[in-house]
This record gives sequence, structure tokens and C-alpha cells, in this order.
Amino acid sequence: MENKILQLIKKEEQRQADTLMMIPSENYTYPEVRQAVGSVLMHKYAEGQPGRRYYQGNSVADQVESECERLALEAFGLNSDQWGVNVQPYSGCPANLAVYNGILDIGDRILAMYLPDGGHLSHGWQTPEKKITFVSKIWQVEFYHVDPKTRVFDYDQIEKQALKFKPKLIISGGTAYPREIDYQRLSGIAKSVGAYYMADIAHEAGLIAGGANKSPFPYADVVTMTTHKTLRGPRGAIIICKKELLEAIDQSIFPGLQGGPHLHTIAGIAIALEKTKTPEFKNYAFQTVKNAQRLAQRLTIKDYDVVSGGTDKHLVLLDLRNKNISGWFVAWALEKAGIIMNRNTVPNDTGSPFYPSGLRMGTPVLTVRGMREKEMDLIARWIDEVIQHLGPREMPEKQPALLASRRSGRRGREARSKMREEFKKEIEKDEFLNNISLQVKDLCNKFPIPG
Ligand code: DSN
Repeated sequence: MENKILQLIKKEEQRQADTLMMIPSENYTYPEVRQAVGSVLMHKYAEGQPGRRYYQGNSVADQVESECERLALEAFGLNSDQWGVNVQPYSGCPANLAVYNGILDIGDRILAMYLPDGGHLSHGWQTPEKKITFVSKIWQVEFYHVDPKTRVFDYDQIEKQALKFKPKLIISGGTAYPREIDYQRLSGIAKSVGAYYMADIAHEAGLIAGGANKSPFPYADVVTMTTHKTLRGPRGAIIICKKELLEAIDQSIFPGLQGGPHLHTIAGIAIALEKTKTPEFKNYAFQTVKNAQRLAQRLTIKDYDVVSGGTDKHLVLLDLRNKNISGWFVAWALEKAGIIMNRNTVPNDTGSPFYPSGLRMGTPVLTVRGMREKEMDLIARWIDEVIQHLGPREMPEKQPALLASRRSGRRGREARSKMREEFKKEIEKDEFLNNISLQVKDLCNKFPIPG
């Protein structure tokens, strides 16, 4: 009998083929990338940098890593005299940590984007009660916010905050901010207070390489990115920095934080970077944005509150409070209907991270499958039909019984767990959702996964 894990991989392949993957940080990679990631390169230790390794047998490894570095600079139109690159970070969080560890002293100040306004945990998330991330335990972190009305950044306000807080590092980027960042302005603010500026472009890297979004170069001192989102590579990360910061960042990665680089991943990243030069990739980048804008437009017409009034990128964020339903219910019901997106916090959220008020959706995978505006209209209709079908639902955090029991620990957890189980049972038997899932499957069959 076939190995259990291999059976599960086949099952997952089928799930991906039959559903609409709309989590904006996910993507389908290329067959050649999968071949590289599963290759013999995974057998090799290559601690150090090309030409300066600690182990023997690295003649091929050196060429793989050097080629990946060259392609990374080329993808963003950069010159190796001015910019340095490290392709070894295992993923986005270690890449960001390596930058802080490389260029900051313990206790230095970081000014970063507020998580519920679209920022990222790895930028030092903490609450007034708790230092949640390791980063917030080591460095002093303060957050900047979106304007409560427009839900976009007010750069004058960020400038005032920076002048007062005097950070050593300003960070932009995150997971749920649908608008382009003004990199030039943030770089100017950083310079005026003597801070470094780091742009984390994990979400937008592919859109930037494809020319559909503005580039943080040459403004940022350091740019970090993951490689598996819009860039369409394997899970990994890249750091590109001004040449004078490279040695500190290289040392921070190894021996500071990591051991042997994952050469098989680096090879996969190189293949994905090479693809960014093709006309097909540029079309994909522009169409991804067009598809997201179309979704935002159709949902706005249907009276959804699209955060910031639209999108410049691959993602759309809805605030569901005007529909009186928590993102938790909607995300589970949509999954039952074959549409996979995630519940998300929104600016000024009155819910909690587990039961947030928002819903986040992305278009990279749909675009890779060849879907265009016409399909976005259909998907917006299905999303609306599912939400209307559910009707208003008390947000779990607002139900008096749950709120009261929340204070009593175990009883609260049990009540919420019962609520979740009951809802999942309810949607399991739901014919309406099942019927949409069959239509979704038909659409997926018309747009098979390439490769
Ligand atoms: N978890 C990723 C996202 O979904 O945006 C970011 O790390």
C-alpha cells in the first residue's frame, strides 16, 4: 500500500485543483521549481557564503547561490556595486530578525506598521499587556496607524511620530494593507531622524518585479521579501541591502542565526526569479492587480465595506461589520463552498484576532490559473450569496453568554468550542453551500492548474 503521507499529498493536490485558493499570500509555483526543491541539492551543507564555505564539496553550491544572488539583483534592476544580497534566510520572519540583529543594537527603537492596520508579527508585535514576539522583547517597538477615516497612511502623522519617538529603524510592509506604500516619503522620514528604512515587500515582491507596483529601490536601505507569495517561488526569503550593510547582515544570518543554507530552496528561488523576466510574468503581475480591483469594485457595488475604498495590489480586505457578521463564520462557510480565503483583523477592529471583523482575499492563484475579470464577477457574486445566505450572526465575542464565560477560563473556552462545533455541523449539511462548491469545481475544471 502507498505510504500514508504520499496519499495525503495526492489528496492535497486534488483539494488545490478543486477549490479557489484566494489567500493572498499563497500561490502556485512552477514545475521546475518543484523539481529543484526536491533535488539532490538538499543533501549538501554549505555554511558560509559562495567562495567562503566551511565545508568541502561546494563547487556546485557556490555556482547555484551566486546565480541566485545575481538573478535577485537583476529582477529588481539593481547594480551589484551598490546593492548586496543574501538568499539564505529560511523564510520571512528569520529574514527580518536577521536584519534587526545585523544593524541594530539591543534596546534600539523600531517604528513599524500596526498589525491590525495590516502590519506583520515579525515587525515586533506586542500589546500594552504583553510582549508577544521575541522582537518586542529585544527592541523597543512603537507602531504607526492608518487614518481612522480613510484607512490609509497619513505620512505627515508618521513623520510627527518619528520625530518624537526617534527610532533607529522604520519598517513598512505587511499582510493586509491594500494600498501602495510611499517608499520615497518613508525613506525621507527615516533620513530626517537618522534611522534606517526597511521595506518588507513579502506580499508585493512579484508585483514589483513584474512592474505592476512601485519599487522600494533605491529608497530603502534594506528590503526583505519572501519568495513564495506573488513571486511564485518556493518558501524562502531574500534580503537586499545597501552594499555597506551587507557584511553585518551576512554575519547575522550565519553564524548569527542560521546554520546551513537550504540550497535546494535557493535553486528554486533562482528559477522563479529568472521567470520574472518573461512577458508572461509581467502580464500575470498586471492582471493580478486588475483582478483584485475588479473584485473590490463588484463587492463595493454589493454594499461591502472595502477597506481603503479599493486596492492597488493583489488583495482586497472587507470590513464585515456593516453586514453584522464575523469573518469567522464567513471564512468557514466559504470553505464549505470551495472558496478559500481567510478571516482577518481590520483597522479599528472590535473583534479579536480569532474572531475578527474582516475577510481577506487575493487574486494571485486565480490569475495563474488564467482567470480574468469575468470570473472575478462570478466569484464576487458567490461571496455575496454565501454571506446573504448566512444572514447576520452575532459575533462570538459579543454573545453575552460567551463574553461572561470568557472571564471564567475553561467554561468560556468550552462555550466557544461548542459554538464552533455547532456552526460547522450546520454548514456541513448545507445544500446551498454544497451547490456553490459544485459550481466552483466546474470553474476550476475550466481553468486547470498550469504545469
Ligand atoms: N502569513 C502570511 C500572510 O498570510 O500574509 C504573512 O506571513
